[in-house]
Amino acid sequence: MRVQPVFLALAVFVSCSSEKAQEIAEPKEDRSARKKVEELVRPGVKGGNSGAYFRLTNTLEKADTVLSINTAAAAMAEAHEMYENEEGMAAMRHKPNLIIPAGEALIFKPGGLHVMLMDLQRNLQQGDTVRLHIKLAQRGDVMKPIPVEIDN
Ligand SMILES: [Cu+2]
Repeated sequence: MRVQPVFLALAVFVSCSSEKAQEIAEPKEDRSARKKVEELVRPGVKGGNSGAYFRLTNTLEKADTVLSINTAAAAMAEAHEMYENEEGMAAMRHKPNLIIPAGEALIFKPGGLHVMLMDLQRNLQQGDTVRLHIKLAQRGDVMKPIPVEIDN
């Protein structure tokens, strides 16, 4: 007579906790999926620099070329790549006229290809959005809104 209520309570507890585990598992997957996209602009201060990280897909059936990048958030925006200089130090250089092969994507990510935002025209903080205006030789002008976020 005393054993049964205890068993029942335990069964309820077990089913509750397994349901909870599922609920937690789903947003976790979402978060890692969002992380894979890695679309962000790093926070920065007016007059300083920042970097934009995102994916730029060429959906056309022919190669396209990035002609220029502009944003109201910065006096100048340029595609840069990281490389190792003769002294073995990490450095970066401007990569003009980036070509995107047909159906492929350029991936701008920390430590690699990135869009450098120079001389920020305003403070960039979490919750803001930076709109990049990208001029492509084939597709024309595209606007890419990118959230300001801290990358971990
Ligand atoms: Cu750079």
